[in-house]
Amino acid sequence: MILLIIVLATAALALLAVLRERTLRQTRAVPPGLQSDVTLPYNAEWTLYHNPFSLCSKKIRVCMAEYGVPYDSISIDLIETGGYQNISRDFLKVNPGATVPVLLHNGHPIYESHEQLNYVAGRVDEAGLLVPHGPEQKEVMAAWVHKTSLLGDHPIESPEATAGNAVAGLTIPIFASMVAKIPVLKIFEGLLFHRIKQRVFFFLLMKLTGLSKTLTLKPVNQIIHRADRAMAAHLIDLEHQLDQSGGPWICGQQFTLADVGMMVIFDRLREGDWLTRSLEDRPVLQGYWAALQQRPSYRQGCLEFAHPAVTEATQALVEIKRSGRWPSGLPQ
Ligand SMILES: N[C@@H](CCC(=O)N[C@@H](CS)C(=O)NCC(=O)O)C(=O)O
Repeated sequence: MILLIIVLATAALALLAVLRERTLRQTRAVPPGLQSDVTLPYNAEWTLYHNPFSLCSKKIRVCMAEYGVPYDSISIDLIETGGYQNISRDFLKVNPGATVPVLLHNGHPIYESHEQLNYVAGRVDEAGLLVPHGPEQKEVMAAWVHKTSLLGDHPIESPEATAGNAVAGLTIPIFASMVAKIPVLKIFEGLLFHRIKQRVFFFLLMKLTGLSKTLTLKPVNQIIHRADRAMAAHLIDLEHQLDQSGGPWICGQQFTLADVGMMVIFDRLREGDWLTRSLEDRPVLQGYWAALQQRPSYRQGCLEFAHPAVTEATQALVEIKRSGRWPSGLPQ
């Protein structure tokens, strides 16, 4: 009887602690763009909350590097890089939406990386360094900034919408490899406090199932196949666009924000070991990728932030394919 009382009392206390913590970790969807009514503590004109691996963080880092704009850099862990720092009390004050990147301009947050690109350009790019002057070219750039965006809380559900969404499904193998090293309790924290529970369940599933088995699960197989087909279509569009513009960039002679968006998608394909397949017999895309890698911003925004867990995950995927252990039903 006493034991039962102790157990019940402990459970009640734990529940109270969780409920209290939930009131301290307020989370909700946030509107995109500049939040001029919110001012957060800051020490520099620009502050960037970002993660080394995150696709959208790479995008804004590359953009800042292209412009040579200095910023205060605050690294935020996500579950795949070590733990859910993005649902900590402190970070939820910066972004109640619980995602990175967040760019602050004089303390005002800007949400959504594609909005951040346009905002920074609007502030620092009077000369039109990364934004074409002509209205037609501007439209082309805007369409491709959109096409390279990662949109919505569940991007893997709509890979046809954008190349950014398509690459999300193709990231599953890297996620599964990275999460193998993360203690399961850290993922449980997400179940309690993350706004987007579906993402947490997915990580839990990958953790409990392991990389090899995860890749053979029917729903995972379907997601990867659909993402692969969608990415192939986006890359055909890109080939057409590069043909039409005359290259070397999406808008022709000028490297623009659209190429920033595409650079990080190619880099993610590289990390997931999808590039050989995507570029095979495609000289236009091969030339484009070679040109992207020549930009100093590629090194500054992507390579210099290489996370050891990602490097290991890429090697693991290459090794699985090399040794013939890649599931036969999956694209490689
Ligand atoms: N549409 C957003 C995407 C935000 C997003 O989903 N970020 C991912 C990293 S690329 C994230 O923070 N994931 C952490 C999580 O969901 O726990 C943008 O473009 O900034």
